[in-house]
Amino acid sequence: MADTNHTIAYIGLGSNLGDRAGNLLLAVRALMEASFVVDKLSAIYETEPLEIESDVNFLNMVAEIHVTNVSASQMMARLLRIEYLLGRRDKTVKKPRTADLDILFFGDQQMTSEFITLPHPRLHLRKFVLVPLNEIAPNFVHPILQTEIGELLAKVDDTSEVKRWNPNFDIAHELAANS
Ligand code: PH2
Ligand code: MG
Ligand code: MG
Repeated sequence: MADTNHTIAYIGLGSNLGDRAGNLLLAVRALMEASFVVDKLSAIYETEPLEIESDVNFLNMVAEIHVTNVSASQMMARLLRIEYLLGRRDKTVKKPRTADLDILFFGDQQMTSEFITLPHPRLHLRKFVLVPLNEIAPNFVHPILQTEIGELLAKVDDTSEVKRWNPNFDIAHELAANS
């Protein structure tokens, strides 16, 4: 029997266009439909846009995926397909997106190609990634920095706002606006 190859991967999900929470949940469902085993999901966080012009805050979350017999490049191809299915047509870097799915870690793999850099080169600078990642994988060790996620978060310089997203808050606003 052929050897099976198991890896734990972490995916960062983000949306700043349309029904942001709905988009994230459709992306999670699409991951499952693409035969990825979703082991853990962080909460959803509302986050200030970084390095990008956006009037709308992002919603971000992180998923832990149990990957079997799929390479990082194959995973990337499936993520791009999910982004497309969820309506992302304009891949220009700074444009609003219904769903952005980035591979943060693929086990301890390190690689650089035209399409993918692993680990994600900016994840350790970004609270919108570190806060949700710390919720589900505080002791995961960054394979290049050799530092646990919890420690990267404790040391990060990013002062942008990242707070737990609360759907009831939006609903309360709507009710107040309609009364
Ligand atoms: N993604 C970016 C750039 N800036 N800022 C926030 N808050 N959340 C994101 O997901 C995000 C960003 C590039 O993909
Ligand atoms: Mg991104
Ligand atoms: Mg991306």
